[in-house]
Amino acid sequence: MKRTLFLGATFLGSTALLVLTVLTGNHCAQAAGTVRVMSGLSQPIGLVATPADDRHLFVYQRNGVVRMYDQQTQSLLAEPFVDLRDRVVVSQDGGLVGMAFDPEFADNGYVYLQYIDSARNNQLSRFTLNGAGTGLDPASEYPILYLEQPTTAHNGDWIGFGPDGYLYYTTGDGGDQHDPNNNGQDTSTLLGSILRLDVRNGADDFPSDPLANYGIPATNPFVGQAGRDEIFAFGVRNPWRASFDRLTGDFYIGDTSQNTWEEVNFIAAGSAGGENFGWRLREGYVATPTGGVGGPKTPDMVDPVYAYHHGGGPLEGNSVIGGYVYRGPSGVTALQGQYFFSDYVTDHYWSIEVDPATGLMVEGSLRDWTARLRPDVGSLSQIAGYGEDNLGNLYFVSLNGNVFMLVPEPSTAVLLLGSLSIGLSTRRRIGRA
Ligand SMILES: [Ca+2]
Ligand SMILES: [Ca+2]
Ligand SMILES: [Ca+2]
Repeated sequence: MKRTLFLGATFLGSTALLVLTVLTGNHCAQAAGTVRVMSGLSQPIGLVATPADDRHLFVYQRNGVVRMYDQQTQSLLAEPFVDLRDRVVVSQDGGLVGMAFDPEFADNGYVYLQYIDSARNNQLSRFTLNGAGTGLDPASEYPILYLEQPTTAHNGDWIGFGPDGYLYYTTGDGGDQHDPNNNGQDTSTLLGSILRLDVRNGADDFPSDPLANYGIPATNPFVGQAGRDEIFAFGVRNPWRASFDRLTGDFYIGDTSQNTWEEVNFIAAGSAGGENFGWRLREGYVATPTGGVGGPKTPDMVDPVYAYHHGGGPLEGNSVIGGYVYRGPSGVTALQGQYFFSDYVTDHYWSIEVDPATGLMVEGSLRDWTARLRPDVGSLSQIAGYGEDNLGNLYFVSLNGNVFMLVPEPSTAVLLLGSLSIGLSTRRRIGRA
């Protein structure tokens, strides 16, 4: 059955209109920056969109409520997309912290959510659009994977589909400090890893287990050898946010570290997997300096593409938040290919470029955006996650209830305005057809 969702109309207007506001309103003096597009949310963690619905953005909140934002009216809808407060528990790192639309959502109405349950464990579940097409049916919950947590810390929990159609799921080491059980290096546990699961087309390699309902991709690196078959990569501590480059398929992971180095890790598109990012033996580029757990780099270990030291300096911080490679509207060229990320504690914002051929940061590509991204309203702070709309615009999601959109420098904004007129004339043509 084909499900028709909300409005499927081509929509280019509101995004560009926001840029127009920057150019012609009271914000002319501002160069590259951000504009606040949402406020009044309750501890939002991330933002997702689906090609099945060009009109709405979906913001998942820590408390278990997913809110919908109407880009046409530029307002949050009062009615939630789903309300799971009856089963989501807000704990140290946790709550509802992962959301992904099925690539075939337009046909099957499936959405995947990752949350902390009443037992303080990770529940990854699938939900289905309700009959009216207005939101998810809370009673439709279908468990995919249940992951027990030794503590309430370091749950990780980002989920997202890769270009290969598999669901990637970043799991933390389970805490607490210095990974006492060495879960990061132990491939017999799903903790401290990047999992790759087949959740589509009824895949279930565990027919006798009602709580495990997924398949193992045959090409996962530990299939046929020691190590859990779900694992794609491992050696991470608290990989809170991750993303795929929508153009190249390269995978970026922000791994919140222990006491000294925050990391951005990288998996090139097409990798066979098996990357060991080193935790708990390694932090940044060195043996973990604290806790007596550090060790030498082994041949299978992969250094971060970028790491920064703890502290309050311009290039320092204490909790990395992984973002996205900017792939915004085609007219905006200055920011293309920049991987944006930030630090939750110091509110510093940076970008780097990674050379996919070498898997290394392009030398000299680090840019400090901290002073340049001041929003038109409010302040850019407590950014807990990022998101993209269907056009590739980048959004900053603040735990204090706001969502901001990155807007280009004026020279490139003019080009975007060109695309606005193209978009509107296209819509007019469609309207007349
Ligand atoms: Ca099963
Ligand atoms: Ca195995
Ligand atoms: Ca590492």
